[in-house]
Amino acid sequence: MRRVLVAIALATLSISVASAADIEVRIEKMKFVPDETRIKKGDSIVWKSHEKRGYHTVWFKDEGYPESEPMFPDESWKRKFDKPGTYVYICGPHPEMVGRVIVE
Ligand SMILES: [Cu+2]
Repeated sequence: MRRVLVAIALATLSISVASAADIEVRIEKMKFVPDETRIKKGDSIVWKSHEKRGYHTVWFKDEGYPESEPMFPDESWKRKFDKPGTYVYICGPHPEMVGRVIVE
């Protein structure tokens, strides 16, 4: 019986691990692409700079979440989302760059 329970626990664990995803948002030509991303609770977004120069950040300013480190070309930054909601963010040095994450 114990062995069966362990097997069930392991199966459940592997399902929950497999279902959490990393979704990329590209930073290119002074934009977040796409600028709106829908994900599931537990997923993460990885922002990656595909620029040739300069740097950007991801800053959930209204939420009071700390601004990311500067992302130079080919650098990335990741955030996991555990609570459903709409999360609006900007780029610190270029506040006209705006994006939105919708967590379902
Ligand atoms: Cu920027």
